[in-house]
Amino acid sequence: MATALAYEQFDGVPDEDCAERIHAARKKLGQRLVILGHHYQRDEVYRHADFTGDSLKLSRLAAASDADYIVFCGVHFMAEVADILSRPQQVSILPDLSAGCSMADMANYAAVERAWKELGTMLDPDACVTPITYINSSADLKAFCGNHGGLVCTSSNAARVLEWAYKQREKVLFFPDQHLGRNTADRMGIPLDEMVEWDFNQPRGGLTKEQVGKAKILLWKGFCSVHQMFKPAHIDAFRKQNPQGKVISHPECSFEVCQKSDHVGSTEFIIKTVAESSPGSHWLVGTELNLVNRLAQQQRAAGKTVEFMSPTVCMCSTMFRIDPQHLLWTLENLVVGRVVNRIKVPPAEAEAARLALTRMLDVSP
Ligand code: CIZ
Ligand code: SF4
Repeated sequence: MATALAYEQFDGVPDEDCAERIHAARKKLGQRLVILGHHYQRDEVYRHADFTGDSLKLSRLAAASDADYIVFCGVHFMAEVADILSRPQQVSILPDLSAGCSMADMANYAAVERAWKELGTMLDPDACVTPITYINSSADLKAFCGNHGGLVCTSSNAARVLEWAYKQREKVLFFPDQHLGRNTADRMGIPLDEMVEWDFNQPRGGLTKEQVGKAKILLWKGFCSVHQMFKPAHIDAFRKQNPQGKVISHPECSFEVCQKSDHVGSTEFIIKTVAESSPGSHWLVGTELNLVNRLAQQQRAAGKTVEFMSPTVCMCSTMFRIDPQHLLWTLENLVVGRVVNRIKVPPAEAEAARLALTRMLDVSP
């Protein structure tokens, strides 16, 4: 077998040359390759995807794919999900291994296991708490949920997943994103005083037995730094200028931002809602910049105006890591029969994580 082509040969190849060579490599690989692209990817990469979508849609596509190679233009946890849901002989690839998710890193196995043990000093967690992990988390946390009667959620199905969880047990431990947990629970009618924050830097989450006893949902104190940048004041300023305008935000935004928005939902929901709105409408959108710029461009022809919520640039810097050069490097290696950057979840962990993901897929619309 040929030796792998080193990345150094690809660093600095101009974007246009990359685009041509990526086309050529895709042609050679044909049906053996599928490229999945998340909505947050930059255009130079997004345009090469066979399928685009949010993590729920892309995980379903990965599960249904027949391709030998699934190249995931997204972040680490997404390529892990593709590996878990695909067949053992299929290969999941992340073009740049530094493409992670800073929010996913806010919860790790040791901290969640410690939390579960600490909860055990106050109640019987396996009898009364369903663990739910946002899909933005490592495979071992999905496995933890699988092993403890819990499941995974995405921003597209969080309410369905919570409903399922409350049919099993009276409480939920939700990690790593406090905002998705709080915003979803609020829309389901759970009062704020029945939601508590689990501060993973403090013993027993910084909570008393009474607080835990009263809570319906324990919210891990993680957050997304991109969505944290959007503020209620941005919405106030927009409404002042555009009284007829509409505001749409991602549920990873703060509670205050979501409360002030006309609509709250996943990236798929945001794209669909703006696309289906009447011509001439004016939108303020609170999610990642690459998506908002693309949406603005697509909707311009229909006379719609789409504005980004923050005056400062809020890109997902780790999603931005996947560049055409890394995509080209992975594809030209596949052409010469070499796999670089394979993401492989250990079998036992994959099996438990698959259980948590399957529970999610079964309750998702
Ligand atoms: O679920 C996803 O793909 C993420 C990270 C955001 C969204 O709302 O689509
Ligand atoms: Fe993670 Fe935030 Fe980037 Fe989404 S936008 S991948 S939550 S860091």
